Order: sequence, then structure tokens, then C-alpha cells
Amino acid sequence: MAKVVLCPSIMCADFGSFFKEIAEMDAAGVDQYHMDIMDGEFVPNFALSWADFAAIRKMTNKPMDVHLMVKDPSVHLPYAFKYGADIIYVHYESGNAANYLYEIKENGKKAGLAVNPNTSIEEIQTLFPLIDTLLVMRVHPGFAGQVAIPEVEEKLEQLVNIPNRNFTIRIDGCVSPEIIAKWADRGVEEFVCGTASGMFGSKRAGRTYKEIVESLK
Ligand code: S6P
Ligand code: MG
Repeated sequence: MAKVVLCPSIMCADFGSFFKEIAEMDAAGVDQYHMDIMDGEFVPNFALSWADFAAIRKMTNKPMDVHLMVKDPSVHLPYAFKYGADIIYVHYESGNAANYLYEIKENGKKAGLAVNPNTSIEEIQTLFPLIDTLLVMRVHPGFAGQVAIPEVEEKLEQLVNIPNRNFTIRIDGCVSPEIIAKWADRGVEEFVCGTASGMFGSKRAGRTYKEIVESLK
């Protein structure tokens, strides 16, 4: 299998033991941490807070992304810059994505665009020259443990076939070991690992993070 970037979704980790969780995942060889920030409006849920982000930033030297599922990214971007996010994803569906992508780049961070399952490539393609990375949602954003929306496979197929693509593709939502194997071989570079991957939740089945990382790579 091609080399993969594994990004554990920290909203699925044990909130009572972040220090232990991060230390074990760091040692197990995960690549980057995926930090979901929600506002209860863009999606009907809340996940990590900026206080969580700031605390975890001090526990690891690995890159951390921020996935902003918020109505108004302008409220949150200053926190992402202040607390040391390496990669910042704004949703196309929040509006004004081009302005936010420029602002992210101006602040020296990697600019990411996140896209909902029902949003087409035609709608977002003019933004491709502005991005370093595209976060393709396989589920409607807001919750872990959902079932994937089958139509997203077609979108991924189109994306991996873009000639001379100048951004990486990261998949988020119901990313199972089979999905990692399938899309890594077709050119997807990065994978958000939640419950479907077995990194967290019942599919983990008592394995250590080291065992899980070894099985997914
Ligand atoms: C959900 C969020 C995701 C989830 C992840 C959970 O809106 O953006 O990052 O945390 O998808 O993974 P799974 O395998 O439980 O769907
Ligand atoms: Mg996410």
C-alpha cells in the first residue's frame, strides 16, 4: 500500500486522559492530529474547544490541523493562528472561502478547504489554486460514527484523476481500514481516523495505538 498520513480525530479520544492519549499516539507513530471545532450552528453539535486545542498543542510537536465547522470562520481564525494550528480547513459552505484561504496563507499556515458530501467539484474548483489541501467529507459534518454517503466515492474518483494536482486530499468520516487501503492506492494521501478506522471506539477491540497504526499503515 502507498504511504499514508494518519490523522487521529481527537473528538473521538478519551477527554478524561488527553495527556496519556496523546503520549501513546505520538509514540505509536501517528502523523498529525485532527481537531474538530464546531459552533452548534453550522452543525448541530460541539466538539473540541480552543482551550482543548491549546492544551494539546503543548503536549505534542506533531502537526495539528483544525477543521472549522462553523458559520463564521472569522471568529475562530485568530484562535487558530494564536494557538499554533499548522493546517486550517474552512468549509466551502460557510461562504467567503477565498478570503479566508488568503488570510490563512498570509498568516503562514497551510490553507485547507473542507467540502460537504453534497457539494460538487464544479462548485469548488476555482478555489483549487488557493489551497494546500482538500478535506473531503464522507459524512455530513457534526458527528462521529455515521455511515458513509456512497456518492462521495465518485467525487473522490474525479479528484484523484485531476492531472498535476497541486494539493493533497484528506478524507474525513467513516474512514475504515478498507477505505484507507482502497484510496491510498488510488492517490489519496491523508486519512482522518475516528471510530470506523478502529483507532477509537468499539472497533478498537482492546488494541494499543501502536498495533492499530501498524495495521493501518
Ligand atoms: C465529524 C468530524 C470528523 C469525525 C470523524 C469521526 O463531523 O468532522 O472528523 O470526528 O469523522 O470518524 P468516524 O470514523 O467515527 O466517522
Ligand atoms: Mg473532521
